[in-house]
Amino acid sequence: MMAEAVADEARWADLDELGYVVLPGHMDDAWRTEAAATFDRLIEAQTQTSGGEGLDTLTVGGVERGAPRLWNCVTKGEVFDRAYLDPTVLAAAEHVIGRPFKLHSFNARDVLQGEGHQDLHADMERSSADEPYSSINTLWLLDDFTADNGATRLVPGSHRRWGAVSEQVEDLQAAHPDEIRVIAPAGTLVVFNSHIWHGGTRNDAGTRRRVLHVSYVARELPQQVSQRDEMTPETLARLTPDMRHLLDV
Ligand SMILES: O=C(O)CCC(=O)C(=O)O
Repeated sequence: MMAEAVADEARWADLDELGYVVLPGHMDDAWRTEAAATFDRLIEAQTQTSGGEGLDTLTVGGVERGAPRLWNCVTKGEVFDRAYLDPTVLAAAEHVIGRPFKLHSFNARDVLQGEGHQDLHADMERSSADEPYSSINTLWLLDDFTADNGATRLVPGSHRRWGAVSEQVEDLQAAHPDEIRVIAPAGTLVVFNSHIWHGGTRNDAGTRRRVLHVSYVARELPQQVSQRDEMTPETLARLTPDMRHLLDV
């Protein structure tokens, strides 16, 4: 086997075995700070408009109380482009999905103090062991994730399971005996298999834990947010052919 192929296999060992890989220091500070400031500015604008807690007008799957969120960051500013075009993430998507893929969704989420605990869930559930993986997701940490500020929980190895999580776990709110929390510094990138069982946790400390979620899906499946429907003239004007392909517009 060529040395390059061996290096590539080792690079994705955690993603294959555990269902996620943690890459500290993946974001440079200047970009991270700009992305975080843009998040705050847009959430503030949404709050003014909606009179709520920074709730976006485009909500997918309903509004989550206590979790200000930007939906579809593709059209929210050029600063976010780097996250969905990152070569490491695109290589991970190719590795896991193993066939042509496109952007599935791109949102950003914070959690207010005392809020944010989610059901354990998989972004995509497989119906059998033979069904190939069809999606990956990412966490781009704009702030430190600590033990008590609502860090994401993940159940290592659960991406290999199939069927509904709700049929295999009695209490989706409860801590799973095998779960770990992503405790990592700002600037970390976590790539995970979207079939892994995971969820946000309650932010007890009240410190910021802003995160970007960028996910990709096999090309034959629908996007969570249809980029064709949501595209704006300003964003369209700066898309290269490669970006248009990735976004499927
Ligand atoms: O922000 C997080 O910690 C996880 C969010 C998540 O899994 C979701 O919103 O589906």
